[in-house]
Amino acid sequence: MAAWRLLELLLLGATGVWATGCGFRPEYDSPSPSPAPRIIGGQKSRPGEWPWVVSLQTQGHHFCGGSVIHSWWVLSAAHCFHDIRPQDVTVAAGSVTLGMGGVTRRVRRIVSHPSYSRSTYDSDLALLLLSRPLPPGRGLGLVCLPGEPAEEDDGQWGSCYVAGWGTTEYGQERGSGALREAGVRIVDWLRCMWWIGALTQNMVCAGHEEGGRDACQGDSGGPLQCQAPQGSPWYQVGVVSWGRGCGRRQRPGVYTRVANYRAWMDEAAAAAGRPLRPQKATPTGLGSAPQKTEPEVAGGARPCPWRPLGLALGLALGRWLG
Ligand code: 4AZ
Repeated sequence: MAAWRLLELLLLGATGVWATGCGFRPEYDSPSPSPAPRIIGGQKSRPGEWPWVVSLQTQGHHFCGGSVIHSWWVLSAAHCFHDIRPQDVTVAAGSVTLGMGGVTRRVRRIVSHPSYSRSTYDSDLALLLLSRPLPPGRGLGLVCLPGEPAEEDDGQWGSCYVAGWGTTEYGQERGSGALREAGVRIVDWLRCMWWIGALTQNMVCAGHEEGGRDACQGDSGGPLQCQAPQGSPWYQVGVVSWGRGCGRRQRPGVYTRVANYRAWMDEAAAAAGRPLRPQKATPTGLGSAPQKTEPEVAGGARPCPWRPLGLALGLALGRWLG
């Protein structure tokens, strides 16, 4: 165990990524899982259940959510940073109770998407570069990022949850001191457009036709996280962005569609000197450890492992059906 930790720390030092990959919850998914009791209409999360979900705070007050996608990087929503400077933001990670335990980091830089629109909320996402990397273990984990948009098919997700410390009723003054979660379903884009209007192709809706379970104020910036078959890793499909009230009938929550920004995220992180994926070896790149590293350990930036299987099965079925 000690040797493993040492190896992990060495890897972290060399590459800034964790050896444990992304999308898994080692402290939550035990071999004999205890039943999870199953925000608006949701329930409290258990410690370690969403090890990548973080609280963004200013002067000790939670104002938005975020997710750990790499030891150096947190993903959140651009609209969280209208009037806030990096030096005023603290990231609280690895804890489900605000102000208790976990690891905190300061923010060195906020990189909002250049196309973010305050009027339409299009491209509502931002990357936060931390002052120091987050350590592996200690209740922390990385969420996986979906691949390019062409590969994404909303039908592939079995189970999706939104989690955050936001209000449990629309218009409430204070959020929840405990991390809460709500199971939601991805809503067909056209149907959502019909119900809500004003959507762009960079938005994905999730909720329930009857309402009841949803994200709300203070959950912004947090992840919509989905799993394909049970036991597979968790992927961040969306970033909590906006909605028409919370938990209302035919008013699902609106999220920024992460897959559409995969290329931008890679570019922005590399431009800041802390790439999300191991960089390709240069001709002079002697001893560049990442070259030998499997892409899987690249801080959460790997394509869905189930997709090639699904594609192959789909092709075979297509051929067989004629
Ligand atoms: C907000 O104001 C907000 N029901 C976030 C999410 C939703 C609504 C409002 C979705 O931050």
